[in-house]
Amino acid sequence: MARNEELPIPIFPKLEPVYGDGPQLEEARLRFDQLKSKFITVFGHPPDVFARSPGRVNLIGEHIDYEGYSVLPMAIRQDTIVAIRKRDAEEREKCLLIANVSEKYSMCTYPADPNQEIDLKNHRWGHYFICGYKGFYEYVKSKGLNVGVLVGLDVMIDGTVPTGSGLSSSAAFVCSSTIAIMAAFGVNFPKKEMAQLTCECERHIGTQSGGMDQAISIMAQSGFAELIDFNPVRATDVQLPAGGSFVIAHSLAESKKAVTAATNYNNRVVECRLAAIVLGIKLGMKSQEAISKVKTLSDVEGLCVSFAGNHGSSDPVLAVKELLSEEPYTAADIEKITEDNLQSIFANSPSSLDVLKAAKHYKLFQRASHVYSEAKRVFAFKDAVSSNLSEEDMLKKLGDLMNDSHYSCSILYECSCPELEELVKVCRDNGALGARLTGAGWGGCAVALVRESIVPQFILNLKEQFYQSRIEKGVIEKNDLGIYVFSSKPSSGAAIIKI
Ligand code: NG1
Ligand code: MG
Repeated sequence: MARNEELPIPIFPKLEPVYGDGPQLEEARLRFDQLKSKFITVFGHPPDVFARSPGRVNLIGEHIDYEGYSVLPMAIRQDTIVAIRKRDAEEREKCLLIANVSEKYSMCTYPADPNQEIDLKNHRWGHYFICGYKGFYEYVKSKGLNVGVLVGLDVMIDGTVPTGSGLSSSAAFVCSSTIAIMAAFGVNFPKKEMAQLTCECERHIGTQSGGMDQAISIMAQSGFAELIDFNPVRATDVQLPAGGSFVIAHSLAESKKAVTAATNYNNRVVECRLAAIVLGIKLGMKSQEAISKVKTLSDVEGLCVSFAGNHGSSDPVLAVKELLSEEPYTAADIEKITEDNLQSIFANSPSSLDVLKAAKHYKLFQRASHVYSEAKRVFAFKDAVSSNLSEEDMLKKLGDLMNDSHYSCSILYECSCPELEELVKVCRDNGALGARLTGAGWGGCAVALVRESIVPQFILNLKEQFYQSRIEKGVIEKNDLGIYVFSSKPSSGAAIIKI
């Protein structure tokens, strides 16, 4: 049987394979009906086809996907649905009209030219669709496929993944857009290629993201979390213990991963690359050619392991401990080691050059320690799930790993914030076996592992101890609480829907 990632995006003539047959199905029917009728009202025609792609919660493996390490997320039921219609070649203007069912987002118009630059200085919500649009054309061009003359597109979006929350609303949007465009042009590709393509095209928005969000959004299987490996992209089903549930809770601080030109996120990507280069040199790499090829910490792990091996261990964390200084490095400190200036190392990456301009120092020891230890926790989590531990011991082990992950994100990677710290503590105080920030951090959601039997009480306690005071201060409305705290089972991945 072909592996999941070799298969094309599934095409369904009905909603059940995606939304099951419970109360979710009724909700989905309503959404599709409303989307279709709004589409007709705005564009005067029904859509040709729909595509949907879910958000995700990352259970463990934070800020390591862009370093080449495996992560362990699961899809959530919240998703983005894209309704699309390809205009006939002779129809009016050749432009892309992107509407949204929510009044919060007014219609965006873009030219049909796939070579257009995305105007990053003026952020518009429709930019995420354009990422997919550009990605689609780049991909078909690379494959030598002819998809005909340029035409206009009518598009309407319906998204339920909360934005800026670390649940990957952006990937749900980019993936569903790319798949909808593909479906409108009557082509389909293997999931692993779609995962790669959507990962690359979301970078048009300016973050140097890894590929976790797009990979899980595209390859998720209902009922399973997935171990996602990179280079090449692969997904392995992970069956979670039945006695535990994952509760997702929003800290109500918007994730500030991309607030300035030199984003928090891109800063960490740059620090990891510098840590990898310095480690590589300390481990004996000499030629400029070899050094210039070092992009990620996984690129030098082999050298670390042989170093640590000489010390009777095979742990790259140990190499970091011995070879990197705990004191933050200045640019001059690093340039003394690399014998090359930082600007020339990152000459091909404008967003990295922005990081260099803004950074005062680089915490190489801390970032590398996080990445190598977090990578090990992902495999420990996967091993615990497939071990023959009793369910109770297994849940405890998973919870401990989640707690360790949070500590590392907070102290070594510094991607937490006061609201997340408070929320994680409230979760643990109320019986969570483990709790951690999820997604990029600096705001957004926490995920807690909770015994199935106490989930309703746990959520009530969170409402009382974390959200009530914020409702009183008017930060959120009481009626919206269900958007901010909920438990989630692993949902299914992207699909094309022709109804
Ligand atoms: P969020 O901010 O949750 O979408 C980001 C990255 C991921 C991964 C996590 C941290 C994007 C699109 N996604 O996720 O690839 O690196 O941070 O583990 O930037
Ligand atoms: Mg995102």
